[in-house]
Amino acid sequence: MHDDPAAALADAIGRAATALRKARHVCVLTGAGMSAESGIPTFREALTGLWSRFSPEQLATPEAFERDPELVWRWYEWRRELVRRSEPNPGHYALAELAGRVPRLTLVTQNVDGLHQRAGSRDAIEYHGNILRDRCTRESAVTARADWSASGLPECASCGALLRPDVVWFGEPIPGGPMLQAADAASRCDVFLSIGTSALVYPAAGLAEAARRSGATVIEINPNPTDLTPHSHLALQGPSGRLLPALLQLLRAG
Ligand code: BJW
Repeated sequence: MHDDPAAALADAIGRAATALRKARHVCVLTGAGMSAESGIPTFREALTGLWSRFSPEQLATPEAFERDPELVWRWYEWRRELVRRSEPNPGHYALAELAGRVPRLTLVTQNVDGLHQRAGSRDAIEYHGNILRDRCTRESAVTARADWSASGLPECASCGALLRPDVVWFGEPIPGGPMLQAADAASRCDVFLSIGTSALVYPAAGLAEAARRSGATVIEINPNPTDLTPHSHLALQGPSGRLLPALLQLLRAG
Protein backbone atom coordinates (compact mmCIF):
# COMPACT_ATOMS: atom_id res chain seq x y z
CA MET A 1 0.00 0.00 0.00
CA HIS A 2 1.13 3.56 -0.78
CA ASP A 3 0.20 6.85 0.89
CA ASP A 4 1.50 8.72 -2.12
CA PRO A 5 -0.97 8.51 -5.09
CA ALA A 6 1.82 9.06 -7.65
CA ALA A 7 3.81 6.15 -6.19
CA ALA A 8 0.66 3.98 -6.13
CA LEU A 9 0.00 4.77 -9.80
CA ALA A 10 3.61 4.06 -10.78
CA ASP A 11 3.36 0.74 -8.92
CA ALA A 12 0.07 -0.15 -10.69
CA ILE A 13 1.56 0.70 -14.12
CA GLY A 14 4.55 -1.54 -13.28
CA ARG A 15 2.22 -4.43 -12.35
CA ALA A 16 0.19 -3.93 -15.52
CA ALA A 17 3.40 -4.06 -17.58
CA THR A 18 4.36 -7.33 -15.83
CA ALA A 19 0.95 -8.87 -16.63
CA LEU A 20 1.25 -7.75 -20.29
CA ARG A 21 4.78 -9.17 -20.62
CA LYS A 22 3.45 -12.60 -19.59
CA ALA A 23 0.23 -12.42 -21.62
CA ARG A 24 -0.44 -14.69 -24.59
CA HIS A 25 -3.72 -13.07 -25.62
CA VAL A 26 -4.74 -9.54 -24.62
CA CYS A 27 -8.30 -8.36 -25.18
CA VAL A 28 -8.83 -4.58 -25.08
CA LEU A 29 -12.21 -2.86 -24.77
CA THR A 30 -12.21 0.88 -25.37
CA GLY A 31 -14.88 3.50 -24.76
CA ALA A 32 -15.47 7.20 -25.32
CA GLY A 33 -12.81 8.27 -22.79
CA MET A 34 -10.18 6.90 -25.18
CA SER A 35 -11.00 9.70 -27.62
CA ALA A 36 -11.55 12.44 -25.01
CA GLU A 37 -7.99 13.69 -25.49
CA SER A 38 -8.65 13.89 -29.24
CA GLY A 39 -11.32 16.50 -28.45
CA ILE A 40 -14.35 14.23 -28.88
CA PRO A 41 -16.72 14.60 -25.91
CA THR A 42 -17.55 11.38 -24.03
CA PHE A 43 -21.05 10.05 -24.35
CA ARG A 44 -22.23 10.88 -20.87
CA GLU A 45 -20.75 14.39 -20.74
CA ALA A 46 -23.43 17.05 -21.05
CA LEU A 47 -23.79 18.32 -24.62
CA THR A 48 -22.81 21.92 -25.18
CA GLY A 49 -23.76 24.75 -27.53
CA LEU A 50 -26.55 24.02 -30.00
CA TRP A 51 -27.14 20.57 -28.50
CA SER A 52 -27.21 21.51 -24.80
CA ARG A 53 -31.01 20.92 -24.61
CA PHE A 54 -30.60 17.26 -25.59
CA SER A 55 -29.04 14.20 -24.03
CA PRO A 56 -27.26 11.57 -26.15
CA GLU A 57 -29.44 8.88 -24.55
CA GLN A 58 -32.50 10.63 -26.08
CA LEU A 59 -30.97 11.00 -29.54
CA ALA A 60 -29.24 7.62 -30.01
CA THR A 61 -32.45 5.59 -30.25
CA PRO A 62 -34.54 4.18 -33.11
CA GLU A 63 -37.57 5.91 -31.56
CA ALA A 64 -35.89 9.35 -31.79
CA PHE A 65 -35.00 8.69 -35.43
CA GLU A 66 -38.53 7.60 -36.26
CA ARG A 67 -40.00 10.64 -34.51
CA ASP A 68 -37.62 13.25 -35.92
CA PRO A 69 -35.05 11.95 -38.45
CA GLU A 70 -33.95 15.46 -39.35
CA LEU A 71 -33.03 16.32 -35.76
CA VAL A 72 -31.12 13.06 -35.32
CA TRP A 73 -29.35 13.48 -38.67
CA ARG A 74 -28.31 17.07 -37.75
CA TRP A 75 -26.79 15.74 -34.50
CA TYR A 76 -24.87 13.05 -36.40
CA GLU A 77 -23.68 15.53 -39.04
CA TRP A 78 -22.37 17.77 -36.25
CA ARG A 79 -20.54 14.83 -34.64
CA ARG A 80 -19.20 13.59 -37.99
CA GLU A 81 -17.61 16.97 -38.56
CA LEU A 82 -15.99 16.78 -35.10
CA VAL A 83 -14.65 13.29 -35.90
CA ARG A 84 -13.31 14.37 -39.31
CA ARG A 85 -11.45 17.28 -37.70
CA SER A 86 -9.98 15.16 -34.86
CA GLU A 87 -6.74 13.19 -34.76
CA PRO A 88 -5.75 10.04 -32.84
CA ASN A 89 -4.06 10.83 -29.52
CA PRO A 90 -0.97 9.20 -27.91
CA GLY A 91 -3.23 6.57 -26.28
CA HIS A 92 -4.47 5.36 -29.70
CA TYR A 93 -0.88 5.11 -30.98
CA ALA A 94 0.27 3.27 -27.84
CA LEU A 95 -2.46 0.63 -28.31
CA ALA A 96 -1.50 0.17 -31.96
CA GLU A 97 2.09 -0.41 -30.82
CA LEU A 98 0.99 -2.79 -28.05
CA ALA A 99 -0.49 -5.12 -30.70
CA GLY A 100 3.04 -5.69 -32.01
CA ARG A 101 4.48 -6.36 -28.55
CA VAL A 102 2.21 -9.21 -27.39
CA PRO A 103 1.62 -12.58 -29.11
CA ARG A 104 -2.05 -11.78 -29.79
CA LEU A 105 -4.26 -8.74 -29.23
CA THR A 106 -7.97 -8.34 -29.93
CA LEU A 107 -9.16 -4.74 -29.92
CA VAL A 108 -12.88 -4.23 -29.34
CA THR A 109 -14.04 -0.64 -29.51
CA GLN A 110 -17.38 0.84 -28.56
CA ASN A 111 -16.27 4.02 -30.30
CA VAL A 112 -17.72 4.90 -33.66
CA ASP A 113 -15.02 7.43 -34.61
CA GLY A 114 -12.49 5.20 -36.43
CA LEU A 115 -9.54 6.77 -34.56
CA HIS A 116 -7.99 3.40 -33.64
CA GLN A 117 -7.79 2.46 -37.31
CA ARG A 118 -6.31 5.87 -38.17
CA ALA A 119 -3.64 5.28 -35.49
CA GLY A 120 -2.67 1.99 -37.16
CA SER A 121 -4.73 -0.60 -35.26
CA ARG A 122 -5.75 -3.27 -37.74
CA ASP A 123 -8.80 -5.52 -37.34
CA ALA A 124 -10.44 -3.39 -34.64
CA ILE A 125 -13.86 -4.85 -33.83
CA GLU A 126 -16.40 -2.02 -34.11
CA TYR A 127 -18.97 -3.11 -31.55
CA HIS A 128 -21.30 -0.13 -31.99
CA GLY A 129 -20.65 0.58 -35.69
CA ASN A 130 -19.01 3.55 -37.39
CA ILE A 131 -20.40 7.07 -37.52
CA LEU A 132 -18.84 7.80 -40.91
CA ARG A 133 -20.83 5.08 -42.68
CA ASP A 134 -24.49 5.18 -43.78
CA ARG A 135 -26.91 2.28 -43.88
CA CYS A 136 -30.15 1.89 -45.83
CA THR A 137 -33.19 1.66 -43.53
CA ARG A 138 -34.94 -0.67 -46.01
CA GLU A 139 -32.23 -3.03 -47.29
CA SER A 140 -29.71 -2.63 -44.43
CA ALA A 141 -26.95 -2.27 -47.06
CA VAL A 142 -24.03 -0.17 -45.91
CA THR A 143 -23.36 2.58 -48.41
CA ALA A 144 -20.80 5.28 -48.91
CA ARG A 145 -23.03 7.14 -51.38
CA ALA A 146 -26.20 9.07 -50.72
CA ASP A 147 -28.54 11.28 -52.70
CA TRP A 148 -29.80 14.21 -50.69
CA SER A 149 -33.57 14.61 -50.99
CA ALA A 150 -35.35 17.95 -51.21
CA SER A 151 -36.25 17.56 -47.51
CA GLY A 152 -32.54 17.57 -46.70
CA LEU A 153 -32.37 13.92 -45.66
CA PRO A 154 -30.00 11.41 -47.28
CA GLU A 155 -31.61 8.68 -49.39
CA CYS A 156 -30.27 5.34 -50.59
CA ALA A 157 -28.87 5.75 -54.11
CA SER A 158 -30.17 2.30 -55.10
CA CYS A 159 -33.68 2.12 -53.60
CA GLY A 160 -34.51 5.67 -52.47
CA ALA A 161 -35.25 4.72 -48.84
CA LEU A 162 -34.06 6.89 -45.98
CA LEU A 163 -30.45 6.31 -44.89
CA ARG A 164 -29.32 6.22 -41.27
CA PRO A 165 -25.89 6.28 -39.63
CA ASP A 166 -24.38 2.76 -39.44
CA VAL A 167 -24.27 2.71 -35.63
CA VAL A 168 -25.99 0.66 -32.93
CA TRP A 169 -28.66 2.56 -31.02
CA PHE A 170 -30.15 1.65 -27.63
CA GLY A 171 -32.48 -1.31 -27.92
CA GLU A 172 -30.83 -2.57 -31.12
CA PRO A 173 -28.83 -5.79 -31.28
CA ILE A 174 -25.05 -5.76 -31.66
CA PRO A 175 -24.17 -7.05 -35.17
CA GLY A 176 -23.55 -10.83 -35.04
CA GLY A 177 -19.91 -10.86 -36.21
CA PRO A 178 -18.55 -8.28 -33.72
CA MET A 179 -20.70 -9.73 -30.91
CA LEU A 180 -19.31 -13.27 -31.38
CA GLN A 181 -15.70 -12.24 -32.02
CA ALA A 182 -15.65 -10.01 -28.92
CA ALA A 183 -17.27 -12.66 -26.70
CA ASP A 184 -14.79 -15.26 -27.93
CA ALA A 185 -11.78 -13.00 -27.28
CA ALA A 186 -13.04 -12.01 -23.81
CA SER A 187 -13.47 -15.62 -22.75
CA ARG A 188 -10.08 -16.76 -24.12
CA CYS A 189 -7.76 -13.86 -23.22
CA ASP A 190 -5.46 -13.89 -20.22
CA VAL A 191 -5.34 -10.08 -19.81
CA PHE A 192 -8.41 -7.88 -20.34
CA LEU A 193 -7.87 -4.11 -20.58
CA SER A 194 -10.92 -1.87 -20.10
CA ILE A 195 -10.04 1.66 -21.19
CA GLY A 196 -12.08 4.86 -21.02
CA THR A 197 -15.49 3.29 -20.62
CA SER A 198 -18.08 3.91 -17.91
CA ALA A 199 -18.88 0.15 -18.10
CA LEU A 200 -22.59 0.99 -17.99
CA VAL A 201 -23.77 -0.10 -21.42
CA TYR A 202 -24.45 -3.78 -22.07
CA PRO A 203 -23.61 -6.16 -23.63
CA ALA A 204 -20.18 -4.45 -23.99
CA ALA A 205 -19.86 -4.05 -20.21
CA GLY A 206 -20.39 -7.80 -19.79
CA LEU A 207 -17.15 -8.56 -21.68
CA ALA A 208 -14.95 -7.68 -18.67
CA GLU A 209 -17.16 -9.85 -16.45
CA ALA A 210 -16.82 -12.77 -18.88
CA ALA A 211 -13.04 -12.33 -19.03
CA ARG A 212 -12.77 -12.29 -15.25
CA ARG A 213 -14.94 -15.41 -14.93
CA SER A 214 -12.60 -17.18 -17.38
CA GLY A 215 -9.58 -16.34 -15.22
CA ALA A 216 -8.16 -13.26 -17.04
CA THR A 217 -6.42 -10.43 -15.20
CA VAL A 218 -8.71 -7.41 -15.57
CA ILE A 219 -6.99 -4.01 -15.78
CA GLU A 220 -8.93 -0.75 -15.96
CA ILE A 221 -7.62 2.61 -17.18
CA ASN A 222 -9.91 5.51 -16.35
CA PRO A 223 -9.52 8.80 -14.45
CA ASN A 224 -12.76 8.05 -12.57
CA PRO A 225 -14.05 4.99 -10.71
CA THR A 226 -16.67 2.90 -12.56
CA ASP A 227 -18.87 -0.09 -11.76
CA LEU A 228 -15.99 -2.26 -12.99
CA THR A 229 -13.35 -0.75 -10.64
CA PRO A 230 -14.15 -2.96 -7.61
CA HIS A 231 -14.05 -6.04 -9.87
CA SER A 232 -10.73 -5.14 -11.54
CA HIS A 233 -7.43 -6.68 -10.45
CA LEU A 234 -5.69 -3.38 -11.23
CA ALA A 235 -7.22 0.08 -11.63
CA LEU A 236 -4.92 2.67 -13.21
CA GLN A 237 -6.50 6.01 -12.40
CA GLY A 238 -5.71 8.64 -15.04
CA PRO A 239 -6.20 9.62 -18.68
CA SER A 240 -5.46 6.92 -21.26
CA GLY A 241 -3.54 9.41 -23.44
CA ARG A 242 -0.96 9.63 -20.66
CA LEU A 243 -1.08 6.19 -18.99
CA LEU A 244 -0.95 4.02 -22.13
CA PRO A 245 2.26 5.68 -23.42
CA ALA A 246 3.76 5.27 -19.90
CA LEU A 247 2.86 1.57 -19.97
CA LEU A 248 4.38 1.17 -23.44
CA GLN A 249 7.57 2.87 -22.30
CA LEU A 250 8.00 0.16 -19.63
CA LEU A 251 7.30 -2.60 -22.18
CA ARG A 252 9.86 -1.13 -24.61
CA ALA A 253 12.45 -1.09 -21.82
CA GLY A 254 11.93 -4.89 -21.54
C1 BJW B 1 -11.63 8.80 -19.71
C2 BJW B 1 -11.01 9.97 -20.09
C3 BJW B 1 -9.67 9.88 -20.51
C4 BJW B 1 -13.03 10.45 -19.52
N1 BJW B 1 -9.06 8.70 -20.52
N2 BJW B 1 -11.01 7.65 -19.73
C5 BJW B 1 -28.42 -5.42 -19.20
C6 BJW B 1 -28.69 -4.66 -18.10
C7 BJW B 1 -29.25 -3.39 -18.23
C8 BJW B 1 -29.56 -2.86 -19.48
C9 BJW B 1 -29.30 -3.62 -20.58
C10 BJW B 1 -28.73 -4.87 -20.43
N3 BJW B 1 -28.55 -5.37 -21.69
C11 BJW B 1 -28.98 -4.46 -22.58
C12 BJW B 1 -29.45 -3.38 -21.95
C13 BJW B 1 -30.02 -2.16 -22.60
C14 BJW B 1 -28.98 -1.21 -23.15
C15 BJW B 1 -28.11 -0.75 -21.99
O1 BJW B 1 -27.03 -1.24 -21.73
N4 BJW B 1 -28.55 0.27 -21.28
C16 BJW B 1 -27.79 0.82 -20.16
C17 BJW B 1 -27.71 2.32 -20.32
C18 BJW B 1 -28.43 0.38 -18.89
N5 BJW B 1 -28.19 -1.83 -24.19
C19 BJW B 1 -28.60 -1.85 -25.45
O2 BJW B 1 -29.67 -1.37 -25.78
C20 BJW B 1 -27.73 -2.54 -26.48
N6 BJW B 1 -28.50 -3.45 -27.24
C21 BJW B 1 -28.95 -4.60 -26.75
O3 BJW B 1 -28.68 -5.00 -25.64
O4 BJW B 1 -29.74 -5.29 -27.61
C22 BJW B 1 -30.42 -6.45 -27.13
C23 BJW B 1 -31.28 -6.95 -28.31
C24 BJW B 1 -31.14 -8.26 -28.70
C25 BJW B 1 -31.93 -8.74 -29.76
C26 BJW B 1 -32.83 -7.88 -30.41
C27 BJW B 1 -32.94 -6.56 -30.00
C28 BJW B 1 -32.16 -6.09 -28.95
C29 BJW B 1 -27.20 -1.53 -27.50
C30 BJW B 1 -26.30 -0.52 -26.90
C31 BJW B 1 -25.91 0.50 -27.97
C32 BJW B 1 -25.13 1.65 -27.41
N7 BJW B 1 -25.00 2.65 -28.40
C33 BJW B 1 -24.26 3.86 -28.08
C34 BJW B 1 -24.45 4.88 -29.24
C35 BJW B 1 -23.59 4.51 -30.43
C36 BJW B 1 -23.83 5.43 -31.58
C37 BJW B 1 -23.37 6.84 -31.33
O5 BJW B 1 -22.24 7.08 -30.88
O6 BJW B 1 -24.15 7.73 -31.60
O7 BJW B 1 -22.88 3.57 -27.86
S1 BJW B 1 -24.77 4.57 -26.51
C38 BJW B 1 -23.16 5.04 -25.99
O8 BJW B 1 -22.77 4.27 -24.83
C39 BJW B 1 -22.23 4.66 -27.13
C40 BJW B 1 -21.03 4.16 -26.38
O9 BJW B 1 -20.27 3.30 -27.21
C41 BJW B 1 -21.66 3.45 -25.19
C42 BJW B 1 -20.74 3.28 -24.03
O10 BJW B 1 -20.36 4.49 -23.52
P1 BJW B 1 -18.83 4.70 -23.05
O11 BJW B 1 -17.95 4.49 -24.22
O12 BJW B 1 -18.57 3.89 -21.86
O13 BJW B 1 -18.80 6.26 -22.74
P2 BJW B 1 -19.22 7.07 -21.43
O14 BJW B 1 -19.41 8.47 -21.85
O15 BJW B 1 -20.33 6.40 -20.72
O16 BJW B 1 -17.97 6.94 -20.46
C43 BJW B 1 -16.74 7.57 -20.76
C44 BJW B 1 -15.72 7.15 -19.73
O17 BJW B 1 -14.48 7.71 -20.10
C45 BJW B 1 -16.02 7.65 -18.30
O18 BJW B 1 -15.92 6.56 -17.40
C46 BJW B 1 -14.92 8.67 -18.04
O19 BJW B 1 -14.50 8.68 -16.69
C47 BJW B 1 -13.83 8.17 -18.93
N8 BJW B 1 -12.84 9.17 -19.37
N9 BJW B 1 -11.82 11.05 -19.97
C48 BJW B 1 -9.68 7.63 -20.15
N10 BJW B 1 -8.93 11.03 -20.91
